[in-house]
Amino acid sequence: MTGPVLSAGTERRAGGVLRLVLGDQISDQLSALSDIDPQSDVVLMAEVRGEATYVRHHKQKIAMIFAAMRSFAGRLTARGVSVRHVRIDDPENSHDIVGEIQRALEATGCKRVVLTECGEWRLAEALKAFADGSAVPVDIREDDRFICSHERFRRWSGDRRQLRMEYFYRQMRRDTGLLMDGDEPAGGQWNYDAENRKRLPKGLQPPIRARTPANAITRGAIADVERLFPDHFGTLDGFGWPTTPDEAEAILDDFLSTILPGFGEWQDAMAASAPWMWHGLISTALNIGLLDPLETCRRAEAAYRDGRAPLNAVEGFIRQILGWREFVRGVYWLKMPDYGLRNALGADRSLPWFFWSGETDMTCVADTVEATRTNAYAHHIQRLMVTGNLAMLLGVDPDQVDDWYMTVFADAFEWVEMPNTRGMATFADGGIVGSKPYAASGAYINRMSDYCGACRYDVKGKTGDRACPFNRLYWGFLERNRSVLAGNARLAMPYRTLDGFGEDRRRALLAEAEAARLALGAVPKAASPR
Ligand code: FAD
Ligand code: DLZ
Ligand code: SF4
Repeated sequence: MTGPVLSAGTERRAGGVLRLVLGDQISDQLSALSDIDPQSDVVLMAEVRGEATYVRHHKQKIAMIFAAMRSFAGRLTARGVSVRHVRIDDPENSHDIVGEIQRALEATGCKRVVLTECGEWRLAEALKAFADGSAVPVDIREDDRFICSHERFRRWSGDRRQLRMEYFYRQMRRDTGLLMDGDEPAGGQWNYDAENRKRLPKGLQPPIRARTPANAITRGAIADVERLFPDHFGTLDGFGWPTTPDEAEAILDDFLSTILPGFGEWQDAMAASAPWMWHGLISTALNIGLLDPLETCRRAEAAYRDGRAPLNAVEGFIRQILGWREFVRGVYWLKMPDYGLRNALGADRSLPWFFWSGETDMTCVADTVEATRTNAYAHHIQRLMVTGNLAMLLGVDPDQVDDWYMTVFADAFEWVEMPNTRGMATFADGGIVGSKPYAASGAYINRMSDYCGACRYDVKGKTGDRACPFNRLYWGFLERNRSVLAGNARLAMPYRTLDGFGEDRRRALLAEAEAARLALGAVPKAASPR
């Protein structure tokens, strides 16, 4: 490869518009493309090391993004659009998005740049700085693939004392009409979680899931990633992510037609060696633009209206996309950049090495990390109640927690990763995303999974080396963070229990938790070998 792949006539387009498409903007409906003139404009796509290495993304994530960009470039070219596609192995590649815009302006003679705002603060700032100093006009457009605009979220958040997803979600239901019967929520309730959250009964096997076989373009991207990013996290053998809209549609079809009816009931269940359960496996496709979130919700609603899936499942699924996904994105843009510095619990320990290696006797953690290495995926409850809960109970520095979540998942983009990690999972944001920490002992994991039976640790044990580490850590976590958490009304019960223990026992629980933290490798950062 000697230079950018150019479709015919791309070389000089004096007077045309240069339209940037980033690796997570793979969509015909992208605002940057809405008024494209194929006669004069050029679409720029650039595979750059800057984006591929600002964290050491899972190999599958890089392969998925490169493959999706290459396929999209091909589809646009086939429609007569001029595309300048800079490949990762182009010797003149500047390996920086802004650098590639500048090179493309020089090469094409385009007189204007149009782009869709990008999803991460880091790159958004770089693009804003470029726009401010640019000799040609730069038009940064809103990303209208999201259901809730920045302006709508700001208006909703207004001067509310607290931002709560449930109220935001109800507003989104009203705004979109999704699952509404007139002014009322379908079925008379906004939320059917009381019917969900069941433990998997013995003998019920999670369904076998359709994955996407790698097409020729994806296979090429996988080979490039293996060659160019060998030391990144994870393996490529289990790659199964869609990289084209058709492939993404096929995964969504399979989910809606056969899996969705079980989504609600088993939404919070976990099982060993069962990485997918009844989850949608669509976050990568939604996040990079292969699926449209509103359309996805409408199709799920149609499954309910046609009697193909029960309301508890469909409402639960729509709430994740219309509610949580839009809510965390709104919080991210409302609160950044301060949000990325929040550390409400003063967590300062280093992340234990087994988060990367999976080498731990904690069956629930080992299974989650192994699934993540193989699939670049863990389902929500594994992310929240296994790795997230453990990182919070250990008091791991939120920067290291963020780095881990950004690195290991194919769907990780900071706008969605950070509020989930700093907010929902570890309470580092002090209660912006969630009203209380999701701290739980081993009893929760035991109730919702089959992990504990096969574990070396005793899920009923409270103290000592054989006791489940979640139990050893739980009360010490509450005691350690008393000054921040004890005033939280939703934690009144556990703090009452803790207070009933008396001072000596509380001191012993703190010591027990500290011993567990050190034994697991959550040491003060200065003492960390890394
Ligand atoms: P399903 O369970 O089938 O849910 C359907 C869709 O709902 C998902 O595809 C996703 O788009 C949306 N959704 C569900 N829960 C959330 C949520 N809490 N926030 C935002 N969207 C949600 N999701 C990401 O897309 N990228 C991340 O980097 C990410 N990091 C997370 C980190 C932590 C600590 C936690 C607790 C959650 C994180 N999530 C993240 C949210 C959620 O776990 C994933 O979206 C989900 O596991 C993706 O798998 P799925 O498509 O099978 O989801
Ligand atoms: C994640 C990613 C990766 C791995 N590589 C590229 C790339 O080479 N070129 C590109 O345009 N985008 C890439 N991306 C996606 C960007 O990181 C993403 O657009 C920003 O982080 C904003 O969300
Ligand atoms: Fe996880 Fe504790 Fe159960 Fe082991 S006993 S699987 S560490 S919850």
